[in-house]
Amino acid sequence: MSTATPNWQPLFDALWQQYLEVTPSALAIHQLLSHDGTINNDHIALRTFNSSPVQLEALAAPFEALGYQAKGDYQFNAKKLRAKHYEHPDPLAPKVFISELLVEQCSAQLQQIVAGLVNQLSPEMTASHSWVHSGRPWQVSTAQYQQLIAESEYAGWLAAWGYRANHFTVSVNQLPDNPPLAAVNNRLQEAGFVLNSSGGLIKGSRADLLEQSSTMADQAICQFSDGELTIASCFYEFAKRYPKADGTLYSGFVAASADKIFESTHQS
Ligand code: OOG
Ligand code: NI
Repeated sequence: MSTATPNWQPLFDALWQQYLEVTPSALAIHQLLSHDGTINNDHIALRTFNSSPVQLEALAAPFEALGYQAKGDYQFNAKKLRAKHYEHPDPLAPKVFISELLVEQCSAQLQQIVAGLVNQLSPEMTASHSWVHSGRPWQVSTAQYQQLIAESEYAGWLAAWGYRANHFTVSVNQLPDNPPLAAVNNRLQEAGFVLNSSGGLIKGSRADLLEQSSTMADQAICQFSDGELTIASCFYEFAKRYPKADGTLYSGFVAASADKIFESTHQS
């Protein structure tokens, strides 16, 4: 057996460390579940604006450089988002779900604020692959943040936190004995973690070939240009996949479920 580190591992290690800085509950949950064995990640997710130089495909480039390939396309009309998911040939590599806000569909005020953020960036910002875990690359005020979340929770979250994994996802299939997702949820609730109940605790079904649940995001201090606010940071997700007719596990996402998972970063 080879002991070489997979080529994708260092990038995910960097994303994980950055994520834990604002998501202490994820470390506690990881410790709770890893008593049972190793935890493999089903996927992570990143968010962006569809504005150059930070559009979805630019955020995907560092992953593509490691061998990831685009697979599914998803639309979220009410939230004004589109998304794609990426897979790596190594089955142990987490999938990557990347979404972007379709800024031109939003109000003139939102478009103006977002242009003011993106105009602070140099086109070279995305040259180094580490930009996907560089955090927030622009200055933003508390008033701008408040105005953004009033129209789009997604836009506000992204303006505040920038480039980071907004969640990691435990592969429930790879936990010992492949437990039912409901059993994982019960264990988390008994330990005091708050789960996202939008559309029910379990999003999707065996018929969809994917069941998902998630925590509500932690609350963390975020520094703005004119002060700090305690706001929703990142969350942890749990995914259980079922086999397709050919016997291999379904590897896509389910738009109706994803629509609810996005709400894990809403201000309650
Ligand atoms: C992504 C939400 C969708 C999933 O697994 O369906 C998702 C996000 O919150 O940015 O992660
Ligand atoms: Ni997810």
